[in-house]
Amino acid sequence: MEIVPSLFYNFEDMENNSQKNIHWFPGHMKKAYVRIEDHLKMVDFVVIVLDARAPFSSANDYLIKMFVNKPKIYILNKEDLADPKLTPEWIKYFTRENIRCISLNSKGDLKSKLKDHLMYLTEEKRVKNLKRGIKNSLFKGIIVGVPNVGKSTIINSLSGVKKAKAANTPGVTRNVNLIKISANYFLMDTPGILTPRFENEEEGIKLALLGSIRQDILPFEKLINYAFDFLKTYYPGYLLKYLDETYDLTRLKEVKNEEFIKIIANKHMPRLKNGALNIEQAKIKFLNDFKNGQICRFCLDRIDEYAKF
Ligand SMILES: Nc1nc2c(ncn2[C@@H]2O[C@H](COP(=O)(O)OP(=O)(O)OP(=O)(O)O)[C@@H](O)[C@H]2O)c(=O)[nH]1
Ligand SMILES: [Mg+2]
Repeated sequence: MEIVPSLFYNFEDMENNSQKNIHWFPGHMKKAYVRIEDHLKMVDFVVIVLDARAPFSSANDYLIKMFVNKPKIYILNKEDLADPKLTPEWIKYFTRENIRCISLNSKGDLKSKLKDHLMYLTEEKRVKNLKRGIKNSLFKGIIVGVPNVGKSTIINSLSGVKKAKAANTPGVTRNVNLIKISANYFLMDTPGILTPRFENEEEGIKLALLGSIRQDILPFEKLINYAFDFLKTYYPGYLLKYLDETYDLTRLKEVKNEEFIKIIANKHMPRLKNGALNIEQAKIKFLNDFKNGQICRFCLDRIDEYAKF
């Protein structure tokens, strides 16, 4: 992952690029970059939230490069939805890159899980303040990541109160808000921000499948085909179980994606008034089931494609 130590962004360039790349870089994201940059000086540490189902594709380099000199932690969030075999591999990968990294299901109680990490992130300031005779320091952190990755949920779990609005749709948080999470710690919630330019279309597809980009922005068929092909390749047993079919795996590979949708429509969707299969609703159901972990726990970023050991 390339981390460029520059705080200067050419937003005109970003906007031009985002227009070319459809509307996945709306105005509030541009504003958020500027607001985050405004707050950088007052922030002691950074919590970078990634989706454990795509730790590489959900890492926004444009955002991460703003924090090169700050103590930081990467959280692979939604671990409960991610492939339990691959999450530890990704933690190992980031750890080898000298990045402190943990995985979380942020819907649980995070206070005890994150206590030591928060102490670590603020150690330098604590020691410095103690030398100056300040015993009761206040620490301000910022939490950043792509949309819908769970930033506000993490803040709520830490503070023990629902202080930040959280919902299963991208773009819920629109402003930068400083929230008290304990007696000495504040965490700044920020809007989810995407990179203004995707290096390849596949990254955009992955983020749309996870719910970080609105799915209607990308061609629906592309998302469906990508998810089917991915499941056929990496999780064929779970796909068969979901479809409630008894093909052997060789036959599964030959089945066309359109046929899969028909199976879902036939088995799981009420028919249309004219008796026809409700193909459109079946497609939506499939994408929702995939995103919500109803088919299987998965990881879209395969470590061997990214990490060279
Ligand atoms: N299964 C699961 N769901 C989670 C987890 N963390 C958050 N969610 C859900 O993910 C959705 C998005 O959570 P938010 O906290 O609003 O995400 P955000 O990053 O603040 O989103 P934006 O404000 O849009 O950038 C919500 O439905 C949460 O309940 C997790 O660890 N596991
Ligand atoms: Mg939010």
